Amino acid sequence: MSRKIKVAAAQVGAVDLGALKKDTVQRLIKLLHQAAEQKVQLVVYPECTLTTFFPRHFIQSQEELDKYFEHGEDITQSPDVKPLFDEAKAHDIDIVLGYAERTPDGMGYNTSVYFSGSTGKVLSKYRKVHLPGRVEPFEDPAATNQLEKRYFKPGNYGFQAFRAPGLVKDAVKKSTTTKADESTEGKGDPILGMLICNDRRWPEAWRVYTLQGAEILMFGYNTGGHMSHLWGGKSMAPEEAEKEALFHSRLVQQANSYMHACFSISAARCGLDDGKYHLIGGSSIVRSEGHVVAEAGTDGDELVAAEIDLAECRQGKERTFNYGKHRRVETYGLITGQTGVVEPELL
Ligand code: CDT
Repeated sequence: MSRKIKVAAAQVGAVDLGALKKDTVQRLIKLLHQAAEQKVQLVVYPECTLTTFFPRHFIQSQEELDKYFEHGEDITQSPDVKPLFDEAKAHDIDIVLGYAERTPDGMGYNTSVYFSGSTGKVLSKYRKVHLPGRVEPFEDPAATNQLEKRYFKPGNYGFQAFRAPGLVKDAVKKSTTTKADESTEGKGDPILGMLICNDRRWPEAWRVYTLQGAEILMFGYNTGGHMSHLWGGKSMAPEEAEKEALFHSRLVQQANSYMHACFSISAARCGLDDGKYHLIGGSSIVRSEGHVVAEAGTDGDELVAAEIDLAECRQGKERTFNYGKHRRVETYGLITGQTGVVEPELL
């Protein structure tokens, strides 16, 4: 049984520090209209899509910092962003949108929501777990900072997979009559999960989602092309560093898709913010066997679309990576019991 669905990554090019959210939202709507023309059902936007990637700046004024956040419980009612959700509903397209969230009790999170166009509701919210970078800025004033640990708390929702209705034909429902001994695995509405940027580099996150049967993982990213202070290591020419950053981004997406037998959709915020801060592009859609189906050809606003068949996940989920048959949990204790490395005693 095929379970086809047309999906897209909406890559977003440069967004400068002074850009107005409502103008950026118009760019997102333009990409949504292209998606509608191509009959796309699900569009993934980048991490912190609505502003420039502000964690690269050391912002000391709370009032200034708060301009980069969305406030309150319901992003769909945020005046600058509401038009995007209204358009998604009008076109019956599901969207994933990344933004900086300030909760009513003052906490900051790096957040994504999954909005269902057919129901007009947010079905799931995810808060980034793996926050890269530092709390304090670098002493070198020429360094590009990464201050996510200063501005955000680690996500407190965990990795909750969810189903989205209306995307595949003939999905088996709770109310569908099936024979008592017939498995419904891989037959219901698609099982989805969200990650945000740095999370994609951590296989633990993919594993927790796919232990819930996730068939598509969706994530946006802001990945610096040349962040020598953060990455350390040998100094590289900017072009070489950008190639390396893109290589690692593809590597983790393809390898994790294969190792977890799930599709993945990644959307970059990319290009040259403020004419000097380069973020890599490379938005892509990757199959459950690890192959790239579609990828961006530019470093600007671009819709990367493809039809995928979720039935392809069954190969990995039922054979090579059949968790129920092959995982040996009695040997994995260190994964959840320990964070840092503990080496064997010296000889
Ligand atoms: N936004 C974000 O998470 N960026 C990080 C940069 C980390 S630098 C080692 C990323 O993983 O792409």
